[in-house]
Amino acid sequence: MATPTSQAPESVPMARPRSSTGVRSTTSATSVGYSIELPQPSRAAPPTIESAVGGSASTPGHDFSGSLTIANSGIHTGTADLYAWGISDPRETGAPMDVRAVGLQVLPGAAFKAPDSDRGLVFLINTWGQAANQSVNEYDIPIDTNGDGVADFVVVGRDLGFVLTGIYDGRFGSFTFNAHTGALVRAFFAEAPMNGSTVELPLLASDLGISPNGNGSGKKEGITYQVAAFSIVPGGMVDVTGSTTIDPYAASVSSGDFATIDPGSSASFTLTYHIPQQNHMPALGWLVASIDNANGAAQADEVAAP
Ligand SMILES: [Ca+2]
Ligand SMILES: [Ca+2]
Repeated sequence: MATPTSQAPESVPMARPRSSTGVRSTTSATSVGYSIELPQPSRAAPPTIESAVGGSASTPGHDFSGSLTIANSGIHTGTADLYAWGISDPRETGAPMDVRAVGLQVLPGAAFKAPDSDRGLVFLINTWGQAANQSVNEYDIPIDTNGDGVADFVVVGRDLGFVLTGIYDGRFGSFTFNAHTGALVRAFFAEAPMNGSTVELPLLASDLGISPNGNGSGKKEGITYQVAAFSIVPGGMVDVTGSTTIDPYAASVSSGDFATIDPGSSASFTLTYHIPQQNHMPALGWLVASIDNANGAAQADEVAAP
């Protein structure tokens, strides 16, 4: 298992705030009265990263663990990181915003410079098509935190400039809004590679009002989310997925592993899942994101839960 560190090469996804390199910067967006955190972009040339479950071992009792081998058969260094796979969605149009797979990564609060009691969350949306610039699309993730079937927050992936100033600037942001009041809770710079098929939208668990002790009033565990993807240019297309439920403080499957893999090399992630929780809040398995891979499915390998 590899974990992101400040020594990681520059191909660490910029959605992952880094604490000690000075890479992360904070820019005050005075026009709307809140700050937005903008880690610098970094891109690697396209590698060819593929993953395969290389053997598994079942621990007697409630837990499963397996080994996932991730190989880079390309000629450029690439990265791979692990998400809890929540949603699979069919190819309808093949358009740049036609959703294929959605996952959630749960990281220690410290990875986002937040307290240990918090969690850094990253939604990954992988699409069938590719976008020259994701600013032609909007991705909304309504999230129900109390189990009443009504969204309490919405994470929105949209052009940063448009949301802040009304003028498109080609950068992509991750905005968490309170669905009841419309208030913006927090914004991060999103990872949304040019000519890509993947967006990564960060937020904090505390942005959703959830904590190790539960979700406030009502439902005490789990958040339910889905994705609605909209075409802004050319427009006219919407893709709405089904929903899934996950407890970021007790996810049924592991996530957050990260590796930088040189050409011809491989890395290994340990996959774990907790069987009772998997029965309670099933995950489809894992997504291995390699955002520098070729577009489409190759950017998010699907590993089904056993
Ligand atoms: Ca779709
Ligand atoms: Ca609700």
